[in-house]
Amino acid sequence: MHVKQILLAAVVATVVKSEVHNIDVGEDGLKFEPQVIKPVRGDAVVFHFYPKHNVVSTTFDKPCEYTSGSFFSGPFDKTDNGKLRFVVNVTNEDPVWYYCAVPKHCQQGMVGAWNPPANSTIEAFADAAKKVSDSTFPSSESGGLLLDEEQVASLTQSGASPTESGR
Ligand SMILES: *[C@@H]1O[C@H](CO)[C@@H](O)[C@H](O)[C@H]1NC(C)=O
Ligand SMILES: *[C@@H]1O[C@H](CO)[C@@H](O)[C@H](O)[C@H]1NC(C)=O
Ligand SMILES: [Cu+2]
Repeated sequence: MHVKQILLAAVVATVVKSEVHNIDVGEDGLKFEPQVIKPVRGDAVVFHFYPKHNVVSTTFDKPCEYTSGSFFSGPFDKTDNGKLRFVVNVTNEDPVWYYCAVPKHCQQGMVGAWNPPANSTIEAFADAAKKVSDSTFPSSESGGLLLDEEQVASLTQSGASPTESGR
């Protein structure tokens, strides 16, 4: 690389802002919308809940079952009827897989991912989920914060540029 290109790359890198990724959880049936996102380190993911869904993260190999280090929004009842959003900070670009732990929702395709690698697709994860008998979830929320709309807005004003999902 030429010195000029290196300088340009450095400028571009410092201009890139953290983004907020909004995901609707069960607004329109048993799904996360969008189902797949590609956040980078420093971004935030904001889950908006509709009755009576939730979100739990896991690994590709354990669809519908929480694993150590999973994030969990808590059950829907904890969200003040959807007014509180669950905000998870993105700390690296590793794949993250998640599902709704309401009985049978994960098995019926209520799954999503961020940064899925080319050889483990969301379709493969959803297929594996169909074969899991029971969904599990941790005993209390973890790995993120339940924030109201104002708190989410102030989060986006402090450096992040929101990508509003049309509402
Ligand atoms: C996918 O690819 C990665 C790296 O290329 C490899 O480590 C991993 O084992 C592969 N996973 C599967 C399910 O084939
Ligand atoms: C996420 O980042 C924000 C802003 O840096 C911080 O206030 C918040 O505590 C972090 N959330 C978690 C769950 O660590
Ligand atoms: Cu659900």
